[in-house]
Amino acid sequence: MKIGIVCYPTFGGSGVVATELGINLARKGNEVHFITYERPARLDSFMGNVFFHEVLPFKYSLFKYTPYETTLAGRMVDVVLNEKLDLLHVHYAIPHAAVAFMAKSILKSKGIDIPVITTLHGTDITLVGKDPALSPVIEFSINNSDGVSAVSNFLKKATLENFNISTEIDVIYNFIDFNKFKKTDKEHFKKAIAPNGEKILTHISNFRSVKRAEDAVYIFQKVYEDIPSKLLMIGDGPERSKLEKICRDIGLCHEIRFLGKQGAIEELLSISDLFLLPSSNESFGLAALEAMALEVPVISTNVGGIPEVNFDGETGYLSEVGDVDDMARNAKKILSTPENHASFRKRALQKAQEFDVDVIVPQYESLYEKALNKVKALV
Ligand code: GMT
Repeated sequence: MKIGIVCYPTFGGSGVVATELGINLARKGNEVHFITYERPARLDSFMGNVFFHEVLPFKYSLFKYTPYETTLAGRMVDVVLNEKLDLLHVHYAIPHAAVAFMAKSILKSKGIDIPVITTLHGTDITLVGKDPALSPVIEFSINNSDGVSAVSNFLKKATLENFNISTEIDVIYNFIDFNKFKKTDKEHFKKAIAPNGEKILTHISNFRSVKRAEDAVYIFQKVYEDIPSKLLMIGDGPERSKLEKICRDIGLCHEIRFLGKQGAIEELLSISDLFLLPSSNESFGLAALEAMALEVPVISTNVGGIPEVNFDGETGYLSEVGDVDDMARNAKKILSTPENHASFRKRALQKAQEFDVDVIVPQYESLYEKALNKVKALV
């Protein structure tokens, strides 16, 4: 099959899922075409049947705002026509699902019926999607997609509650490619970060307010009172300066390292002892799943889709949003003895294996088949 994938090319969850999906579909013999404004961050090695079509900004003095949506639609039409694509899969509703509707309509006027699949990832529904300026567009785009998936039961429910939806929504969880996410021996690396055998706590996010990354720092502060430890803050985003200031204010700069955006996070997770995900909302929590795949137990909040991946008292612990005391208590519980820590590690890996790429990618393929049959039946 020839598949076009439209996504945000960043390290954000939707971009990561879209890219890993494309890579795995290509491994299965499909031809995959990424259409976006930059080469996707996780698309880091060459594959003969993976293509990248850059959407260049069209600048003109009359335009106050560059019309990205229009150029994206044009590029989608161009790629479908010239590469003879069978299907378009867009990730994140805004603007991709809306633009897909425009591309699909243009193609229809040229006698081509292309199925459009939309995957909802989270903030496109729970945050951005709530804006009255955007919600009618999101509702319309979802209802006019030929196949729709949401990354958790929570997100499906939230979509049905917030919008008037007439299309079926399949729940397809985020997944893990264990060929990439396998534990590697990084002892030298661990020694450099924690030379005296300190425990390594890790937080990975885009440092947006929904991530409550400051709670990760405060949890660490409390754990540090009892257990020699270090905190790795991985990623970058609008709250970074505020977080660095908090670290200075609490006098723990020397124990907390900001590593910025990282490509090979599996290497950093390989040396981590505990993962912190204190988000105020999270439709699934891909970062938690990636940690669990590397045997790292998760201290998280109990919101959104997180309870569908992190299980209280088994793979980690779940607490109310903002309850830093409880999260720190739970972190210390997991680290209390090597045996306890080891059993959490083992269960985290076992749970992550349920989200193996070989289990999840076929669910997307079934969704594609359904959409192709639906469009064929309409012709
Ligand atoms: O806000 C983010 O974390 C990025 C965002 C995205 O869409 O790029 O991530 C969302 O999609 C991920 C992949 O499906 C999910 O695992 C994340 O939970 C979700 N983030 C939120 O809901 C906040």
